[in-house]
Amino acid sequence: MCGIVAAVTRYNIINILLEGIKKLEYRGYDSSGLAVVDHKNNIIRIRCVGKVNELIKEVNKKKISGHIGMAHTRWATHGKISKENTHPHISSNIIVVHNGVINNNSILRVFLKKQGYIFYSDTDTEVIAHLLHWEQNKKKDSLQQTIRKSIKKLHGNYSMVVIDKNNPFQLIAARSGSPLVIGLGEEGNFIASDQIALLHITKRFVYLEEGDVAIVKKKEINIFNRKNFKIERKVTISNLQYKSAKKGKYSHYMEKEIYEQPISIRNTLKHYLKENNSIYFPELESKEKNIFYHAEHIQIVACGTSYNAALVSKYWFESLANIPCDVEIASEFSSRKLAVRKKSFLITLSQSGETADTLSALRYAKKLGYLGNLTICNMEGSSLVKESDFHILTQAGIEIGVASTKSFTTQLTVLLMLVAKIADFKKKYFISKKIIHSLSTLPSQIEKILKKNELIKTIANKLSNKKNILFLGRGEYYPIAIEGALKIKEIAYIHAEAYPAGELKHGPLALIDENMTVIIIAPKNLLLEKIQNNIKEICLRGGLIYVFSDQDFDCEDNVHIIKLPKVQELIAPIFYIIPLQLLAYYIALSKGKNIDQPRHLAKSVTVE
Ligand code: HGA
Repeated sequence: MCGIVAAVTRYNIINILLEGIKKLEYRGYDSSGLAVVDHKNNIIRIRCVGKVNELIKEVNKKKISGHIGMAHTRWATHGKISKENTHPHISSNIIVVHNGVINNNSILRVFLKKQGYIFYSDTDTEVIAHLLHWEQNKKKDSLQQTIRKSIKKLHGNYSMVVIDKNNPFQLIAARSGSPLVIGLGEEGNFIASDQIALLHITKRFVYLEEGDVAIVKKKEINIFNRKNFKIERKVTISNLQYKSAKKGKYSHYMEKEIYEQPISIRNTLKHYLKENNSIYFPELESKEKNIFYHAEHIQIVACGTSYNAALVSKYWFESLANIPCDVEIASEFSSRKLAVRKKSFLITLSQSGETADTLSALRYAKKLGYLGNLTICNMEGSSLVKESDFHILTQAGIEIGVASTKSFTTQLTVLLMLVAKIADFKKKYFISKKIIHSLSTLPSQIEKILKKNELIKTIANKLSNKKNILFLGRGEYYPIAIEGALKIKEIAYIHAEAYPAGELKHGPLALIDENMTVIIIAPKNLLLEKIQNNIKEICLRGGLIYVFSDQDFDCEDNVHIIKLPKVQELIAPIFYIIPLQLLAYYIALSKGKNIDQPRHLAKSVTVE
């Protein structure tokens, strides 16, 4: 969602702002803008609806320069997508970019209008700009004090960066809700929504915490915590590679990330397997921390693709580790009165670690008496990592494509390793041994299926004009069907729905006719016979069927089998998502869609 980049340096910052905001495109946005204070102390602001490239063109035409300024990509929440609503917003000498939502903005707007302020946009952010200006002029306070006073009046989330044109030597950042990171440079300092925006300039970062206000100057930074005490925050040296945020030989980040899965899974396995092939999750090792030993129930909370990964793991936790597991969508979990099971342990899953709904769920759960909580996440230093008792980082590397791929398969890898670890705690060593052995075969099996891309491309071309697709699976392949349908919806804009195959007769069978395409995931297992019956039921009613299986079937003309290699049953759910990811990718490609930045979607969903 919204992306922020700001800089104060000895040199012209225009290119830093533009390059930084370009790097944040992956978060999803509708419009972008930039403002600098130039050498004559004028505020120069340029804003455009559409892609950052439009902004770059406009900025280059106007040949502007400045040593302090900010840029923003806006994912609209308040006020339609328009130039007027695009950030930065200005109130006289105050310039603001903001990520979040101000819930009481209407009341504040009425109040500020009464004070004589004229609004040029419909955003909640312009309310912040005028409020800051009003507070500043009431008492002639410093900008830092003004911000402190103003944020007390804001209900909601307000991660923001502010510049006062009358003191154009400092950026002030305030964090609430969405992340902000300070990048430390040699000849200046920077602020961004995430480190990816700044990796081309620095590797040294300071993460702001909830409630922090930071004063960032060319040569120094000062941070004040929620209670307004000056505080030192740790400097983190990032090990993320700038080059891994590039597409390289691939046409899209999503394509690159699909093909990177064997490496990401290998890296994840290598990271948590010791030489003797035992699993080592550093935070779960010590006896007193070994809460899983005591846990009698696992509650997983997540959104989107992470939720689908959690659903798969439910089957594993229950069948392999014999521990009851429930999975719930984060936004639902945090908005209802819960009855917490006895000795229940909470797990949150998120690629970015900043998913607002999942964070709210964690904060809510902390008040409810769970045994403890663990987050499985791809981003070190993220809010979920900081706020959870324990964390396990997936080793997927930077994921830029909005439609998650490698974060899904590395989450599943970690979840299956966690199941093995719990089996170890319960002294069921044969289970953990089997899991580890199966997982070690996974990367090379995925390499094999990735070579089938031409076959999948042919099917994709046939499906690209479809309006509806039904996905079916049984057991742990049902969540894989859900994830396959989600990929198609996200990037190919085709209505796709997933059902447990057994539910067919209870409703969806009514949808079957010659216009309905049905994709079925049917590897050889105990449920195969039942799913073969489902295939017949659809076949008789004329639906066009594609079956992904390691088996041959006796079938009619309207059934197409996509024969896949046999893999070990434990890892097969992870394996079967790969052809479905490729299918969604190639359908979107043949439809000419914006694969890496699908309409209306954002990578890191930082508002609830
Ligand atoms: N509420 C502001 C900012 C939106 C946002 O943070 N999106 O991620 C707006 O609508 O401009």
